[in-house]
Amino acid sequence: MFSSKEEFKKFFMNRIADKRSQKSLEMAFETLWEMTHEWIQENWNRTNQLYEKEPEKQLYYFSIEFLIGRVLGQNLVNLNFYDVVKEGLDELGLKLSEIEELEDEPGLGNGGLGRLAACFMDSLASLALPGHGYGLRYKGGLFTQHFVNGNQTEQPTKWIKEKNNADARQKDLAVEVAYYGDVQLVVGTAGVKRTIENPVWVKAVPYDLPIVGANGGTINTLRLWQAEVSERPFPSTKDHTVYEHETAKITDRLYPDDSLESGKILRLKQQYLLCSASLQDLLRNPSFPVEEIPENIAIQINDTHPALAIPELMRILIDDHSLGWEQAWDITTRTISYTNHTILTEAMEKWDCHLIQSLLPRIYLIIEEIDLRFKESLQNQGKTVDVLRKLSIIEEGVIKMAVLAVVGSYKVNGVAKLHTNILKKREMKELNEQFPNKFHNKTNGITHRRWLIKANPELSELITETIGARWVKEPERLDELHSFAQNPSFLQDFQAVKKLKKEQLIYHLQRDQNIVVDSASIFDIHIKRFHGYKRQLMNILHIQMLYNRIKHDSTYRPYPRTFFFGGKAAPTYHFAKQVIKMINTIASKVNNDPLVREHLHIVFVENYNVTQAEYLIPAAEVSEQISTASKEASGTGNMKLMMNGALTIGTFDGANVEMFEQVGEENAFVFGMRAEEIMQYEKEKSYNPKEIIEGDPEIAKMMRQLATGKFTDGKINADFIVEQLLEDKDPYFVLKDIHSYAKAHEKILKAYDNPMKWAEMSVKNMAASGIFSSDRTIQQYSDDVWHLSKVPSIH
Ligand code: 26Q
Repeated sequence: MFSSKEEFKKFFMNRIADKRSQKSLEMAFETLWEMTHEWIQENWNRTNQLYEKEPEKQLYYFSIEFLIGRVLGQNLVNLNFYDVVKEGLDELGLKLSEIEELEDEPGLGNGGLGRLAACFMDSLASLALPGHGYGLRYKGGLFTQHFVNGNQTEQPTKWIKEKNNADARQKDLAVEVAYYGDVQLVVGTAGVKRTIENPVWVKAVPYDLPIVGANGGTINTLRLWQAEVSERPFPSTKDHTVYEHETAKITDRLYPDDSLESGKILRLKQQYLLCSASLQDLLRNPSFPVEEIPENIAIQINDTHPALAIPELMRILIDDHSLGWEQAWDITTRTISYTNHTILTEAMEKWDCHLIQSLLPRIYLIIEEIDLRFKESLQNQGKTVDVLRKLSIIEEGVIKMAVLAVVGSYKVNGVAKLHTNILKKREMKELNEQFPNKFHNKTNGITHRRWLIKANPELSELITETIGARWVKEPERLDELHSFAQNPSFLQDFQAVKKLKKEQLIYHLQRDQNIVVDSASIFDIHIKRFHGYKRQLMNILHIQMLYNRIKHDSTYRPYPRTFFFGGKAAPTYHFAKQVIKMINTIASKVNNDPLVREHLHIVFVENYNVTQAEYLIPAAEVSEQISTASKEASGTGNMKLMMNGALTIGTFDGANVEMFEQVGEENAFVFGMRAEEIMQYEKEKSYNPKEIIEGDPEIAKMMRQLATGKFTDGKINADFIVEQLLEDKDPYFVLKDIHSYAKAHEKILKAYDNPMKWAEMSVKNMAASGIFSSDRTIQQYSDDVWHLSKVPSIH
């Protein structure tokens, strides 16, 4: 390793020379990649040795998604090498930022849930806590999005290359996972045992990725499983070619749906591969008796997707370790804890019994018995039929995974205060009453090392110049910025950084997507997956409203705004795709209108992903967090934008509520109905969007413009949108909230009129954002759920 720029240059040049090649960018990338990996390897080995020598309790985070983003630059940041490497390369005539761009990000997640898992990994290692990830090594990550005639198209992606992958194959650690087969009772000397006869075996091969904590001290492991053909005996009744094909499919690609798609056998195979392989791995040669699993291992399941870990752990304990049911259940329910990420009923996982019965016959029997015993205990407590039905794991031939996850865990959490309260009071009311101490809140967080230090080094430097460097380790110290919120010279510096980040974004967009943006306009940013409840439709309808005002009121000439959109729709989510098409269509109308384009500009960034987010977020001035109240469990993009000084226009939903609480409502643009009102309307089914349209000429006109195809020149299926708003009774209350949304936007324009005041509000947002670092979240999980101790320092 090196400690100075000069040393780095020597090291680097030696390597390049070793390869007898010119300083091409690719070669530089390869060299830097290999050097970084060697530095990491050293500390990785040391961390692992420490875990072996002093086996403290370890946490394993089971998740079907880990949306880690690019790793090279982030590893350099966490190793504290970034600046030295950057300066050294500069002097060699190479740009580190250009080298970084050669890395394809592994898109092993859809959105919030997968990115949360990645932030958590970073915080665990950075807090020197023994916590690791288990996931799947999808060959294809989330699809690449392109627009063709304004429509989303999906191209498969491949992030795995011939060499220099982020992860390394551990072929000696492969395990075998059993699918199908028949459950047999075997009577032996030790009693009755159950085995699975004639299963179809699939080999799970692990690939390990180092998770580099801050200062490079602790390096934990993210272990990803890849499905491969097993060499074990194969049932004679089945076709081997078909088997090879089906096996390869298991980890071939990530499911691109983040709420709707369900009940697919392939998805079930993925979930079981993750759970079975990871648990076998953990219990391979434990340094402790299985009775002491809960003292040595904590398993957190990221939503219900890995909930099969519950019956699988039971299976291993009972069938492989010959434990009795009660003891196995006691161990399991003291080891596993569960995080819920949604209250949308369509996103609650359910599996047909017959599907699990045929693919995982032993697992099915165990789930059935868990359900039976639970119901028995409830009956003994004299529960009513209605309560019994709500609490049953199996109901009408389907398995409700959320109920299984709650019953089989010792702790259950929601991801923001509001969300946890809704879970406790409504969605999981009966479960909460049954297990009063199980439910708790852990408000999400984001790692400031990626979303501030890495994505916005200029702002980070300004912060450090202003309040010193302690905030890097203790992000809550960002609140020391409060004393500078009215300091003119600091505010000017802040404005200069924001301008620079806007210009960098413009440069990036112009280069990659040939988009030209006015840097003086207000950057209003709406980035997230496309979903009805996230209400991108309300944003674009509001833009239509502004268009009409500009066209028909010659006194209305608002300050220029650029509305950025970014996000993907699940390929089968028709409505979301129609909204994408609508935004693109209105974008070309607005952007090509000589009058309107002086005031409004729409930019739809193609293929929004972690890398794009790192460009967009530091440049944002307005953050759109406009979900229908009660629907967004937490949101995490909201926190990233706040930390970079964007002002939030948002509803009282998810973690927005806590953001407003921290920063004060006067430093945000809050609008719309509250969760209780929405839920009241839903209960009474009393909302009628027709009444709104009839009583409101402006909205009525917009609906007419859409329905007749006039506004969008017949280019979109406007009937469909209008239908959603009228026939389907506007399930996300777009028309109900749109006026209050428009008023909040007017307030934004007024505030922006006073640049110093705007900067002051921005700084107050940054200052109040420290609590949303995932370091805080992880410390709370550790204190309340996992009970981990810090890894001793290895420096
Ligand atoms: C389920 C069944 C079949 C196929 C796919 C799925 C599936 C996949 C992904 C269901 C849900 C997801 C992802 C959900 C998600 O990202 N939820 C978000 O989690 C964030 C982190 O807690 C929250 O901040 C967001 O509010 C929440 O929407």
